[in-house]
Amino acid sequence: MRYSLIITIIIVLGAIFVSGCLDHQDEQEEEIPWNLTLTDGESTILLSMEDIRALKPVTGHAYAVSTVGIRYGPYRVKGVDILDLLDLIGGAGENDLLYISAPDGYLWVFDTEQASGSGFLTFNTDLKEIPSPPLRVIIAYEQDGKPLTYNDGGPLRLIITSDTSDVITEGSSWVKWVDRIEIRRR
Ligand SMILES: Nc1nc2c(c(=O)[nH]1)N[C@H]1C(S)=C(S)[C@@H](COP(=O)(O)O)O[C@H]1N2
Ligand SMILES: [Mo]
Repeated sequence: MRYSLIITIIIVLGAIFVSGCLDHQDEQEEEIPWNLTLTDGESTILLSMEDIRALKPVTGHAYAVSTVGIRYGPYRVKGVDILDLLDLIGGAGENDLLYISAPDGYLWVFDTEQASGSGFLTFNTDLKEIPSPPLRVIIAYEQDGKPLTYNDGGPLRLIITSDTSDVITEGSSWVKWVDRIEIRRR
């Protein structure tokens, strides 16, 4: 009896200690070294977080629905327009495809129409499909004024933004932990 009480206390203290460490890690998020590779198969550019923050920032509203119907957002997000990143390696042609991927192996393919903000499914806040307003695809590094945390898909996440806070897009295309943007020339 008494042993199980002691073991419970040890487990509780252990959990508190571990969550303390995790919190601490969260605070250090900004310092995680991260590079973004841009490539079209011929030329390749490596950008640091510093390089990315030096590019023209854009902001927008971001609101997503997961594949199981959970909404997250709306957020205010800040990042770089994906078109500006593509321009660094010569831009994407009409028929090219964009392979956006992350170290966990996740990959989402966009066409160039989507890169310029059209051709996505959009929903209102009741999750009813609506005609798409103009959207923007950004590689975001800030959410609600703070650096994107690892849990939120940071330091870099692909986010589809709109000019208003009432437009929902599909979260499955919001690639977390983006470290590679590849133009597949066709
Ligand atoms: N790198 C990466 N990005 C990802 C995923 C993933 O597994 N890996 N899952 C996607 C899916 S299916 C959804 S619904 C959202 C979930 O976002 P959340 O984890 O912030 O809730 O992230 C998307 N981006
Ligand atoms: Mo999902």
